[in-house]
Amino acid sequence: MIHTACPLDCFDACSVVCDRDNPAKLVASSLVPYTNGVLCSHLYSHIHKEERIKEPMIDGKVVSMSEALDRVAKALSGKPWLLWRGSGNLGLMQQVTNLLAKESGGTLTHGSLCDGAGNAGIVEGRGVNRLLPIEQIKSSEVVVVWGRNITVTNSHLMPYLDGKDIVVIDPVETKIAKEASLHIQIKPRSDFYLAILLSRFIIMEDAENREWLEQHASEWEDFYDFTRSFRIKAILEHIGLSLNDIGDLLIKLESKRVVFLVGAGVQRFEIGDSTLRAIDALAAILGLFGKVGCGVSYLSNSRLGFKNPFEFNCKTEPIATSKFSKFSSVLIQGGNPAESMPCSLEVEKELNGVENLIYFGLYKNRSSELANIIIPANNFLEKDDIRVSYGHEYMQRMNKAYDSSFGISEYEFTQEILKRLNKEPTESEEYYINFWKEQARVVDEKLISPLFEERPYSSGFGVDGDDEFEFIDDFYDDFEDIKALRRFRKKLKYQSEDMWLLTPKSTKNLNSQFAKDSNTVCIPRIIGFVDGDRVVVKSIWGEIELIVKVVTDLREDCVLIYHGTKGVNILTSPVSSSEGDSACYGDVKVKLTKV
Ligand SMILES: Nc1nc2c(c(=O)[nH]1)N[C@H]1C(S)=C(S)[C@@H](COP(=O)(O)OP(=O)(O)OC[C@H]3O[C@@H](n4cnc5c(=O)[nH]c(N)nc54)[C@H](O)[C@@H]3O)O[C@H]1N2
Ligand SMILES: Nc1nc2c(c(=O)[nH]1)N[C@H]1C(S)=C(S)[C@@H](COP(=O)(O)OP(=O)(O)OC[C@H]3O[C@@H](n4cnc5c(=O)[nH]c(N)nc54)[C@H](O)[C@@H]3O)O[C@H]1N2
Ligand code: SF4
Ligand SMILES: [Mo]
Repeated sequence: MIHTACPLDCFDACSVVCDRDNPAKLVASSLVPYTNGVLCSHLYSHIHKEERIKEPMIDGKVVSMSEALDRVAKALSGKPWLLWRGSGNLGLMQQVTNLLAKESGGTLTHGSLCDGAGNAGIVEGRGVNRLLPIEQIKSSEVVVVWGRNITVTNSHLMPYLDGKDIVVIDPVETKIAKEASLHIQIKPRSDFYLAILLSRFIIMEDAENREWLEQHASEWEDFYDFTRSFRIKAILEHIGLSLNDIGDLLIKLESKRVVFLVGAGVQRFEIGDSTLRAIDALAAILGLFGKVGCGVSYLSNSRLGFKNPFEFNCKTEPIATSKFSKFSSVLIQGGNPAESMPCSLEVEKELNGVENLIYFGLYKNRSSELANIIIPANNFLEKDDIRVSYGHEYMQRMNKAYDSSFGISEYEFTQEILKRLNKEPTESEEYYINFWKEQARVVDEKLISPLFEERPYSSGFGVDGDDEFEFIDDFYDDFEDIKALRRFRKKLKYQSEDMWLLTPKSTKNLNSQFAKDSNTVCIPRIIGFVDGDRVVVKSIWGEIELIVKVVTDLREDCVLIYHGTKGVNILTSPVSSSEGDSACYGDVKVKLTKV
């Protein structure tokens, strides 16, 4: 049996085994207990359905791997170049290519397309973004699913929610919302205000956990003053909720053991860092940190406590707003910026301004179409690696199952290019894998993240647990200030009848991969279109044509296009979050017109 792990960008990081004689038949392993005997269809698509790129190419002509690598080496020497790495494979060895940037003056990226705004907010308050172990979620009584679509993006968590009192805060009546005892169908981008109001009411009712606060978050009274700087009536109007909604939520939160399962959905906005900080502050007021069956779960920092052998002091470019045309060469690895970055028309213009656009990946996509140099990559079964997870504590060795007859691994690629640049070769592959592995703790013969804590923050905050929780004390939102609001609307040319655009994850796609033929826009009944109508969806950044599907689970001011739908990011905004340099896919409104 060969042990490996699913490499895909997903909370669950499932544990996998395959047979040496039939390596393509993948089976769930019990190494990670949460995998629970089930692998999902994405992994099947990754290995069996999606057509692989098999041939290296230069300017549309098939060449040998050696010729293609010669050309890459030439492109990466002398002139400014950028390494833009996506999250197609979460193996830690993906980063070995950073050595190329170090050795030949390349630029790396910083920031995030994903969870960066929320992560920045968490770090400001707690010092470090630790995992809330699934065991604590299992021990809770009330689960608040806050902008996270568990059944779609994190399905292996579902069995642990059995029998819990579920509350959902989401503009969409998701599958889990349909089963919840309370669903607050919140207006997009207003979670910050909701969290602030809830904190204020809890303190007004003397329901705060004063003992815990005095010990771990002593500035809580200043935070109370901060919450009082927001006018209750105006905020309720702004976020479209009533005092009854707030009352219903308060009853749930004042229970004994509460966890918040917060997703990336709440923070895909310019103010996303403040939103996570406000949600964390609410949890602090309730004293939820460090207790059995309580806490805030978000996409955790999977590399917390690890020394990274591939971290170098190179120049960086923001990943969400990279100005590609500044560089003569761009190496795209494990990602699809042409479709996954916001504001695709601008991105495409930028990518077209690059002399040597190198695509190093598994499948064809818009980025590979634009590239003039193509390098076929090995998939996870064809190389050695090791991975950690943002959803659980286990580290997993990913053992190679078979040799590829056409591709190249990131490690071999790096070796080959360094050789061509007359640079020192890297350490051996096993050296790096062991470098990661040896930092893990071994518990019951399993590898666990070095700083894993069963009850995170039980002794306090910061890396060593001797800091206090720091409350948010400052907030600015263009949407708050009426004059600024007018300016903002003018800047973005928002109009009252415009609808919020939601672009959540779908069961059929893993980000831009797999189901690429979707052409649907989901709309609430009130707009007056019918199923099958062809419409132009237009934002100030661009427009696309789609087919209408009328649904009943959306707020009346929202339309929904699944992430992965062709062209969806033509509509999204190039603004990045005020902290964390994260993409803000949620900060956009659209108008629909019938074709
Ligand atoms: N099947 C599948 N699974 C995946 C992925 C995939 O593409 N497909 N992608 C993986 C990746 S990269 C990530 S980052 C994770 C993300 O995992 P999630 O955070 O669960 O995913 P999202 O779909 O981005 O957003 C979750 C929910 O937020 C809601 N939402 C949108 N705007 C708001 C808002 O303003 N407030 C509130 N309260 N809710 C809002 C959406 O309606 C959606 O239901 O999933 C991972 N898992
Ligand atoms: N509108 C909208 N846009 C979004 C989001 C959203 O919610 N809405 N979500 C954002 C989020 S959370 C994320 S994480 C990003 C993800 O965006 P990207 O990081 O661009 O990821 P993918 O779109 O999944 O593309 C992954 C590519 O990696 C390649 N690949 C897979 N495995 C390997 C490998 O082992 N080696 C190499 N070299 N290549 C490999 C495949 O060819 C695949 O095409 O998208 C973001 N874009
Ligand atoms: S649930 Fe996630 S980790 Fe598990 S097999 Fe599917 S994509 Fe991979
Ligand atoms: Mo993501």
